[in-house]
Amino acid sequence: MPLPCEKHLLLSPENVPPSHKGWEVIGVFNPAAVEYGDQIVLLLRVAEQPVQRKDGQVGLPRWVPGRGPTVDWFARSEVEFIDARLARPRGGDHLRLTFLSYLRLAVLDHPTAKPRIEPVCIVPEDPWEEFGVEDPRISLIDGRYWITYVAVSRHGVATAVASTDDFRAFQRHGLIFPPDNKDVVVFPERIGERFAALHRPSGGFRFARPEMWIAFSPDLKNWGGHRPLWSYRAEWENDRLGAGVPPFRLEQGWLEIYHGSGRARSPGTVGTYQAGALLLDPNSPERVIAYSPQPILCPTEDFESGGFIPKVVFPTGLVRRGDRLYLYYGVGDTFTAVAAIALPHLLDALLPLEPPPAEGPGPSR
Ligand code: MAN
Repeated sequence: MPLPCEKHLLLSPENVPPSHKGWEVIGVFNPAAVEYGDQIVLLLRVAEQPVQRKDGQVGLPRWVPGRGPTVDWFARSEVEFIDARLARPRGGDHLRLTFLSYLRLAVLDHPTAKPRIEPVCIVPEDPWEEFGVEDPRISLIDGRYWITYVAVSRHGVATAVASTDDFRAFQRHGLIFPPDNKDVVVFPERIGERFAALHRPSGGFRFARPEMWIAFSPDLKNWGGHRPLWSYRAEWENDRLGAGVPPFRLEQGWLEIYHGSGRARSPGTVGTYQAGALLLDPNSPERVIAYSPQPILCPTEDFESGGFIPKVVFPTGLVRRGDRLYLYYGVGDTFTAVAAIALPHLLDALLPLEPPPAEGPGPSR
């Protein structure tokens, strides 16, 4: 049973102008969210496709750093579709995305206000960003905003970081987790002397179950001390699972709201994405102290059943006002929405986790 909450649809593709002539916006979703003065800043993932269609051909987009978006055309018979997001040109040795993403700023005057779309964008610049930059998360650390985002290219799916003081000028710091690793969220405070982040390694070897990991860093750029943190416990999250919002400090511990998806019901489709919650030890966040046995946010509204990838809710930002949490999330890889959740309800939905046996080196389960 999802938690009782009030959901507001904030943005649809038609609310955002395309980056270039000849391109159309097909998604505005998976937004980072952070308080900025008395406003809330969202960094939106905007996905675009070329407007042009060619009979019998498929156009797969790519960003040429320094120039902008371009399209590679293939004969339809030469492209194998894995699902609506992923395609493999025959004979090619890597996958391609069917759309191209970059990041765009929006500002809200209160948590459920209509966002104002700003001109500021973060677009692909580095060779490891040629298939797009996606799914940002923002943490305010020592007065500076640190933005982790996914960088997709022929080299794989990796995570990069940028920082800013004012959401006008951004400094890029390059890759922090090499392929394949995404869903990286940075704790907003040091744990002891070190910074900490959750991440999700997902290599092609497929030895591992879907897992979230924790890592530590002296400077937010060099990461080590890696260890597994959490794996799935239920069917709804047994296919993919990764951090959602940057860990949020509560009196009881660090709250992490993450996403999980179950296995797809048929080939070529994508499983349902829902959100779960963890509470991590306030001083040793490598220890999970409570978890939600059921998803806390599920696609229940009409607008959550539609979109490019139906039945996806994907949490990426959290803002607190008193006892209310505002959870910003992507819907169906198409829309941006916010859910207002009462903090006491969320805490009531968590079950304490017994500490694992002393010899167990594996992740908390
Ligand atoms: C993956 C990523 C996300 C996306 C979900 C659902 O986890 O590509 O960006 O929102 O799938 O499609």
